[in-house]
This record gives sequence, structure tokens and C-alpha cells, in this order.
Amino acid sequence: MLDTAAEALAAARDAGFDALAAEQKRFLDDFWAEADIVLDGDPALQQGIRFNLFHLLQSVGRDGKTNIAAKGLTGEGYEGHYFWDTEIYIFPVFLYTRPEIARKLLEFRYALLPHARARARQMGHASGALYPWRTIAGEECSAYFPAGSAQYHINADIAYAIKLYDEVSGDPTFLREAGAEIVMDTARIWLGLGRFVDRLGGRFGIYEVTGPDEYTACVNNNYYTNAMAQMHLAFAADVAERLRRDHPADFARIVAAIGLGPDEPAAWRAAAEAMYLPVDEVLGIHPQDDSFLEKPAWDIAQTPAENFPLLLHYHPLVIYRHRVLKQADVVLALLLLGDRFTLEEKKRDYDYYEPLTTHDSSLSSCIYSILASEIGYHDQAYAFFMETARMDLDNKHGNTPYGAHLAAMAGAWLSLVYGFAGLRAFNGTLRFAPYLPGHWSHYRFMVRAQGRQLEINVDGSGVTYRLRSGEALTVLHHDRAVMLTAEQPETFIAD
Ligand code: IFM
Repeated sequence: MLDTAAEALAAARDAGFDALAAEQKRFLDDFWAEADIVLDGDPALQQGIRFNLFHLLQSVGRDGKTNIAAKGLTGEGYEGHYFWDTEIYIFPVFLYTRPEIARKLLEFRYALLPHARARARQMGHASGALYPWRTIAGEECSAYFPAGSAQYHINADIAYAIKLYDEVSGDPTFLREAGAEIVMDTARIWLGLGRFVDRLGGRFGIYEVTGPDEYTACVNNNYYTNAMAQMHLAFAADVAERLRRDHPADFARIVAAIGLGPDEPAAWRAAAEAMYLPVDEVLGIHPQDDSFLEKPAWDIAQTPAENFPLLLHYHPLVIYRHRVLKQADVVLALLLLGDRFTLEEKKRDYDYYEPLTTHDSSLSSCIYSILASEIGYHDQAYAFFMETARMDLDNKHGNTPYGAHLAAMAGAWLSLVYGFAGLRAFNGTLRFAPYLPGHWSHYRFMVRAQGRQLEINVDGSGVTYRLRSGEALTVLHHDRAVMLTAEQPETFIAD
């Protein structure tokens, strides 16, 4: 550390203040030209969105050796550790605005793969790699395992980000150079953790894990974990096939590096196909886990306001025995794997889980905002967005002095771009479903995808899609194809 700091200092002294200031100005000008979001109608909100983007940019590691801490560079909360916040919340913002930074975040995970292998052995897995729930240099730093190491979904979250990068960035090299090795070695953990269960008619169950909701710990068949593991296993099998066919030398290198057996990809496929993902017959919803629906509901309405967040006022066991959520769990699966659910299913799950959710985690409101937008609950979407967008400027969670909430800052971007503008990219095709919240007259944002840059303007009259750079691209406006070309870069679709 000292050597690195001395080198940086010497380089800065050589360059001089003026040159450094000019370089920084160029860097920031470029960023704002490409990543700014403009909102007309609410200056305070505009300030919140820019404040968030600034913190994300200044906090993110850009060298493949550092990542982005849950509190960014602003405070000592969470001891500077990196979590799944990176892949599920922050990564997409960079993927769509600065894909080269998104790649660096994934390279960071690649650099830590040896630690993840060592961690898997420590946790009793004979093969594979298991990423730590919280870390800086690769070792697991969770002090409290039920809300830490038990969150095995981190492996699938990282695989999800690699899949999204592969489908959206237009960069053909990362997967074969690094991503595939991560995806395959981490997929093996599911086979070590779960099993085909006779009592479930041969379905594949996953046991003793904690899902995203940290008010429910160490459970069997957490829906989010099972659904994400299914995606991960199927993706790993696809990647193995693709590499073997298209890049045999890379495939051979990875097989040798991880000691991949010839039958393993087929076993991943079989586990994915048999994954246990139940629907409750009576409620028509996806149970959060095997025992969740049997627990008594926490009486949120009768809980004194000063007793939130619950984790600071009740023993964890008291909370775990109740049907109460700290943050989106099933509802997050509905977003990330949204092409597998009908709108009716999404509504039923949202209606069931939202009243049970305290949103004590700052990672919650933005996800509910996005889902509320998708199912047409526009007022709720806006209210949840407002919770997120100025969370730290207004100290909404009362703990900003410990540091800003970087995942929520990214969540505000997601609530707007995934929520109000409805962006999804299943299999790499960008689909938008924009609407204008009643409080604004206009909003504008830009996204980079497949090596192109697009600008999207939404106002009271409709939506304009504009190709700012790159070759022709077809995007979807709801289900209508919109072709943008160099000759005809702009299309307006009236409301
Ligand atoms: O990763 C999160 C977790 O989901 C909820 N508690 C805080 C962590 C760090 O932001």
C-alpha cells in the first residue's frame, strides 16, 4: 500500500496541479455527457440523482483490483467491504453508462477466484468456488454467518452479472478470457449444496441458505436462491457448450484449470431443469422458502415507529420466527428473471410480500419501485423511488453519518431506467416501456449497449429514441420494433 501510494504521489507531483485538474475535468465532462439523467419538474430530485451518480463514479474501482464498497468512500459503515450490492445494484448502472468500468468490476471477481476456491474447501465443498459474502481482498469477512456466509446466492449474483455483460456489452472477449471460468467453477457449488429429493418427486432442493431478505435466515429452498441457481446452472451449461464449440482452446484451458469432468455440464443442466420452484396452491404465490408461509406475520402496523429497523430492537431469533421481510426477496427474482413470470404472477407476489416488508434495508425500496412500475402501481412506484433518490441527502434511514448507501444510489438509477422507462434486456435485446410520472414534464437518459449509445427522451407527448453513436440497432418499444440507423437515427412514438 505504501509503495503504491508513494508511486501515485510521485506521478501526481510530476504531472502538476494544472494538468491533473484538466485531466479530471475531461474525465468528468465525458462522464456527464454520457451518463447524466435530466429531469424537468423537480430540481431537488435532479440534485439527488446527480449526487448519486457522482458518488458511484468516484467510489468505483477502475483497475480490476478494487471494487466498490457498500458505503463508497464516505464512511466506515460495513468496514469498506464489498457485497452483492456490486453485481445486482451497481454493476448495471456502469454496464449501461460506462461498460469498461463494468468489465473492471467483473475482472476484480476473476482476480479473487483463487480465494473463492479456498473458501469453498473451507466450507466443505470438494470442488468449485464460493465467493465470500463480504470481502475486500478475497477472504470471507462476515462475522455473523446467518446474515453473511449463508447467503450463497452471491455466486449466482456474480454469474448473473457476467451473463448480463455478455448479452448487453457487445464485448465478445470477457466471457472466454475470464467470465466462463468464474461461471463454471461457481456453478459446481450448487451440486455440492443441493440434491435431487425423492420426497419432492425428484426435484432439486437447496438447503440451509439465507436469501436476500436478512430477516429470514438459514432456510431450505429460498425461492430467490433456487431461481437464481437455476439460471446460473443453465448458463454454465450453455457457456460450456458454446466454448467447446467456438473457442476450443479456451475451453481446454479452463477444463485443465478447474479439473472439469466430462459429465459436469450435463449434471448442471439436469439440476437446472429439476430445480424446485413451488407455487402455493391456495395463495397462488411463490413461497419465500419452505417454512415462510407457516410463520406468524409480524404486526408491522402495531410496531412503534422508533423500533425500526427491527434488527436494532429485537433479537434476530425473534425476527426469524416471524413472517416479515427486511428487503425484496421473491420480488427481486421477479425483476432479474422477469421473462419467466406473467404479469399476474408478479402482481400476486407483489401484493403478498409488500405489506410484509419493512424496507429496513436501503436495498429494498428501489426494487419495489421497479416492480410497481411494471405492474402499473404508479403511485407506489413513485413513492418508493422518492425513498431512494435522496436517501442520503435527506438522511432518510437516519444512518448516513456512517456512510452513504451506494446500492440505493444505484437503485435510484434503476428505478428510473428499469422502472419508469421499463428497460429490460433479456437475451440482449433492449426493450423499453416508458411512462412519465405525473410530477414531471420530461426526463432524458442515455444507455450504451452492443457498442452503441442511445438517448431516450420521455415527455407528455410520447417517447423519442435516438441513436447517438454506433451502427444500426433495433430496440423494442413495448412489443413494437424500432429500428434506429445512421441515416434515420431518431424515432418518435406518440403516447
Ligand atoms: O448487502 C447488503 C444487504 O443486502 C443488506 N444489509 C446491508 C448490506 C450492505 O449494503
